[in-house]
Amino acid sequence: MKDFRRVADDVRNWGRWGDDDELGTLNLITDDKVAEAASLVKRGRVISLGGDFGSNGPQGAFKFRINPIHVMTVDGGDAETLVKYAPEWARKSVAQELSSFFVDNPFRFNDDMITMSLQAATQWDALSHVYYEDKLYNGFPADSVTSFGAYRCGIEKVDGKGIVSRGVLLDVVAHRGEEVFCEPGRPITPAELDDIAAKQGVRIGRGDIVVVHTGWWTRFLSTGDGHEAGSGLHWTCASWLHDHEVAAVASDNLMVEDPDPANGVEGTFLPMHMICLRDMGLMLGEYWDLTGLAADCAADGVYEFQLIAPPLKVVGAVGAPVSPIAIK
Ligand code: UVW
Repeated sequence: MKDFRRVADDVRNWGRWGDDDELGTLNLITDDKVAEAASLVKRGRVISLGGDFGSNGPQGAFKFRINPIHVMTVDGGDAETLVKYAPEWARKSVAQELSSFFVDNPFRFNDDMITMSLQAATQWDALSHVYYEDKLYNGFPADSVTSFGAYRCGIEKVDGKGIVSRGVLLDVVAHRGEEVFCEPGRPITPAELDDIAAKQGVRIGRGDIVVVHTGWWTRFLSTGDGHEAGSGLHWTCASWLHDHEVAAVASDNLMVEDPDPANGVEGTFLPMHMICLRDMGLMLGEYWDLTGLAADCAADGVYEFQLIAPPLKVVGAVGAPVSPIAIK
């Protein structure tokens, strides 16, 4: 805990952008940075970094999260049946109302809805997602997250920042010479991140979004096993992210940081989450599909790109789905 407290104190950004700030390190993304990111588009190649939101998603490891349940609320295929029976149904029924769209009319439509954990698949953790000792980022009280949602640091607060910036891929799988993914038990250290950046010939700059390829999602696509551990960032990478003035970090695994408590801090759970979200105000992106991006970067040797990753603006949510894209 002594080391944890030292790092948390070193990287804490409370008050740095004002007492009311709810954006944290996204403040490092300036207008110039957004323009720089746009200038990286050379080939017009769009690469999706979003996984599917479906019943076969990665959830199951945590019992409090579910994969999306998708149901149809209107199925245009029912139109003929509705037209036939609805007039006989109880007055003001939905069936009756719908049948009026379909009578003597070629118009048909389908509608649907989902029930899901907002953290079910490709997502951003909002700054209100993790806290400790009764304080959120910037010292906001933990009870500002109410049963009606997060009054402070809800995901919708990032609206003004896009989220758009220069993205940089750090490919740990390629660096380690792994076949598919980073086997468990070898957390990614700050020194390794520096080695990878040097080997790839890419610099990390102020306001960048660093995207770490561990191969977890690629492995999940072939096994369907969302429980599998892999290796993630060692918690001390929080200092590395702070020193490089990174705006946000994302990875293809379930928690960005290394899941093995033996590599964490005794007496805590997910210490990097605690420090990044609560002390630094740095958002974490999880379950990103980096399979195509890693292949493209290996092919052209270019590890920087325009990254566009706006979360769904669910008011007061502590995280939200995203369908990020990289453009090169
Ligand atoms: C928790 O922090 C509990 O989860 P996640 O890894 O989704 O951020």
